[in-house]
Amino acid sequence: MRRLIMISDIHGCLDQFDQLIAALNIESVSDKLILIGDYVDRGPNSKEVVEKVMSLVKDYGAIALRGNHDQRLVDLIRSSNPTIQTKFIEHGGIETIRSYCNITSENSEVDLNTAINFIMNNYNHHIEFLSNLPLYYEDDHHLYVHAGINPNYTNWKEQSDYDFMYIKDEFIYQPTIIDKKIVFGHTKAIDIHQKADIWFGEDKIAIDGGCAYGLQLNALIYENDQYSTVSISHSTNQLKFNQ
Ligand SMILES: [Mn+2]
Repeated sequence: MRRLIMISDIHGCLDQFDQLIAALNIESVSDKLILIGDYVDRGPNSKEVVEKVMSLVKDYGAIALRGNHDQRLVDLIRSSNPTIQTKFIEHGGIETIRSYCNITSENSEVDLNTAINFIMNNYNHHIEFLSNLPLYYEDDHHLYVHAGINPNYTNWKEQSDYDFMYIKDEFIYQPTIIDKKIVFGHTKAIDIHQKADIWFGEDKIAIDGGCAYGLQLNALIYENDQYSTVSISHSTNQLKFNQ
């Protein structure tokens, strides 16, 4: 059987993403890579992470889901809504602007509207790519979703886009009524079990290691009905393997 490899919440952390991909030795024929969203904001290399995700989808048939940060970047570029601009800045958007506009100095002023126009004119293909990403993916083993599913829906496919990208405790702390395990990001594992390592619940698995907060980037591997994990530390770049 092929390996399924799941990674979430990369948030511009290109170094750790590259090293994790290299450590996993991902081969397109035998492996399936599933990226669970939030490629941009907070970390230093959002533009390069999006480029890498685009090529993994194109060249390796990777699945990439849309997270709330990816959606917000799309909304920022396509609308001139001041609320979106404020939220974008409050949630690590400046790092995305620096990455796309090649601003290296910490002190240089960034004019948001100039940056928006620059991205629209030069990276519209990234915005188009992010805007078209699916909100969930399913196979025989799991349901993959950025944030979770709303327990108030008998058919989770009818829930709002907002729930797919934002739901937290309501999903995490109640049993689901579906017969597959749900693999999700968005809520950091450390917020659930006080550790950055992957959290294995009864019916759901939280994989966000909080890399952009200085913790770690996790990969969950599913092969022959077994789970294993590989993590890379943000501070030391050390890899940790767990069978
Ligand atoms: Mn998120």
